[in-house]
Amino acid sequence: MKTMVTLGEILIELNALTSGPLRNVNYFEKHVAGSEANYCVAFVMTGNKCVYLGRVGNDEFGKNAVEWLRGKGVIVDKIKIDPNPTGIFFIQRDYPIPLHSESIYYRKGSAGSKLSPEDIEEDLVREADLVHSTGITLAISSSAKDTVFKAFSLNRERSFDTNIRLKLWSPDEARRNIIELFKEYPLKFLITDVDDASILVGRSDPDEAVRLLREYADVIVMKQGPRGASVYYDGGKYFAHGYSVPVVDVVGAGDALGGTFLSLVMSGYPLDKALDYAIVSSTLNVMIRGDQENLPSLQDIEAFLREMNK
Ligand code: ADP
Ligand code: CKP
Ligand code: MG
Ligand code: MG
Repeated sequence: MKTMVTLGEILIELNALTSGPLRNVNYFEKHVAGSEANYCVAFVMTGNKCVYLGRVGNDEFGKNAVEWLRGKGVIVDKIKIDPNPTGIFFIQRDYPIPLHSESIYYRKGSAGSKLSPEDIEEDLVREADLVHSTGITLAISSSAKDTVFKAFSLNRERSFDTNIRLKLWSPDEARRNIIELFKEYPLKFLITDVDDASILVGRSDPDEAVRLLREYADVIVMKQGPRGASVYYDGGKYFAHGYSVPVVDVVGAGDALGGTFLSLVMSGYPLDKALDYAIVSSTLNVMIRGDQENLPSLQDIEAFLREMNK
């Protein structure tokens, strides 16, 4: 069993039960979310261990998050309780863009954004098989950014999902901070997509973007929405197609793909097979509200693939 340590902000997601502008939505469904927590659960569901480093508020949503993640098998005993409130966000679906979801944050000054380098237990990070974080954690506060830099300084097995959120910082800030991290701490795994890559290196063609990103990472996963995703390594490339399914909410699909991919690669799967399986994880994810409820086990992924290949 491999152990991943993730650093980030757990958020409570309030997902609109009906499509349309939030001003007209009366009912919301509550879920535990936050990109790094999503990664952690995907990693655990496919047979590995994940330790979550972060802060939640001393409030009902903080208790909800910790109890939920504990129930999923995530190691939660390093999560700190902070006097600020647990951050939340709402999801508006299908409006004004059909099949698109918009995240609306209420997270400024939240407990999660107070993540700080002293929250890191150094030996725990040193001994992990993989350390993972995202652009969201770099963006939420300077102390959270410093925490990612510190964690990455302690372990060479690093993974990063760019997850650039333009509601949290400008394209310029995103580029500067993310490239600064990559230059100082090159990655084993970079998970990104065409939009983020074009902010980082100014190229929207996946092959072109990867050519410029290669100096920062051994393995690059380039997500391409409903089309699927590609993995690039040592001059090689493998494309895995997506599946056409009824789409309810695409939020969390990228994390599902990334978390399942990392877990399977760490378990020794070849990159192409890991990506085929990871695509299944993201496909199941877009079919429901919530980011973690449909994250599959290996058996579930294999059942999906058996049916699709009949
Ligand atoms: P991110 O939002 O993190 O950039 P993507 O939008 O590329 O991630 O989605 C990740 C994966 O989720 C895709 O590679 C695909 O397998 C799946 N996916 C995303 N959107 C859809 C969709 N509309 N229909 C089916 N699968 C989808
Ligand atoms: O890129 P994804 O749609 O997979 O990421 C979704 C997560 O952390 C979601 O849980 C939300 O809380 C967030 O990204 C975020 O801060 O936007
Ligand atoms: Mg993403
Ligand atoms: Mg979802």
